[in-house]
Amino acid sequence: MVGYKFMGKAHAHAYRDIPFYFDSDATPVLQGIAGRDEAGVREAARRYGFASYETDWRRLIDRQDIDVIDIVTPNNAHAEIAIAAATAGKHVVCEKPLAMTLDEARQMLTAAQAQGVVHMLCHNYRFAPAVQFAKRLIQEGRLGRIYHVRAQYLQDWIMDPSFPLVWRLRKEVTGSGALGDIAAHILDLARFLVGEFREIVSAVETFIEERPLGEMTSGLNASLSPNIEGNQTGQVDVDDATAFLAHFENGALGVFEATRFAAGNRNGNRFEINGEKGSIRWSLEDMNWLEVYFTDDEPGLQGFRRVNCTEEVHPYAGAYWPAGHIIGYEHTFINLFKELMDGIANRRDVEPNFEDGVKNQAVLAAVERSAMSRQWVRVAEM
Ligand code: 4PW
Repeated sequence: MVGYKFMGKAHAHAYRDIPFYFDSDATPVLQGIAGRDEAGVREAARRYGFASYETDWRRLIDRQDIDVIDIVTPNNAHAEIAIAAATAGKHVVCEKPLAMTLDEARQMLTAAQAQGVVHMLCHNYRFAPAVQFAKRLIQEGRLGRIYHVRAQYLQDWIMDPSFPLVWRLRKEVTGSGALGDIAAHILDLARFLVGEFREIVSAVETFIEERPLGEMTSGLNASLSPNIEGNQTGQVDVDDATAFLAHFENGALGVFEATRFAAGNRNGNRFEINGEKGSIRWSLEDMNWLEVYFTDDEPGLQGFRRVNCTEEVHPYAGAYWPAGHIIGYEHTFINLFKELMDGIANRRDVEPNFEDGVKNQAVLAAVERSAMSRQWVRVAEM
């Protein structure tokens, strides 16, 4: 694993939990972890249970005892590490968004395909049992033709103007703001559930343009930089919020909103999909439930029903606890890495992969281009 903070913790925990719940075709061994700060990476290795640590990620890639490289660094390091790993014949899994630009994403895909390694992109929300069940219902035609998808990813962790200018707010490190960090998840869910985007029109906004310098500490917390002179500040050069409309290839109409300024919404990742025969709704903060409505329900009994997706029949749910014994955020990662392990053991493609990363990156690029040009942009032209 390269990197070790918020996502490092989520991934390491998932690898360790896989054998508790699944008979996967390969069992992960936490062989090595890399980070630049020796004290930090040593502590991460101890806490997460890695057998060794390195202060240069290149040494992990050179090692013969390592088969898979997992990238949980800030976004500006994804491409170099993924390309080096794939070129060395290692399987690669990478946090989202895949890259800083569409061009970089394409180079990553080319490197992975050229070596025939398994590649995966960490859109963990696809792996909530309720989301997988939603996919099954749509595939079975239970909603019929899809008319609408509306999705929101609402957070509020940077609303305080004194919250520092962390890497997630600096374009040279992150590529974009709410767009790549959280809109990436909802557009990935829309591609997974509804289909490919055709064209987009968007608007972006940055509400607070200057912030004190500082760094992420753990999770989504941050601290001001120590030893800085006076009240040193820096420019926020990414979006705080992004909204866009989309036409899909299958004729569906989409409305998307991603913001870190929706007060009271800590991690409000949610969608509603409306089809000719019914609708579904899901919200991460209530992730075990899928709300379902079918137009052919008996008159008088029509309405949304809440389905608790913890039954044996629900994807992944049977691996955990008896029905009604709910699961959480971390289980989305366990399910995702279980697929990665099976893919590696059987040398078969897994999803979402770098190809999805390229498609998602094209949508992100179209959103950015449209916000600049104030015009509709066709995703295929990116
Ligand atoms: O999945 C989400 C991310 O994309 C996270 O849980 C937090 O918000 C951290 O980064 C973004």
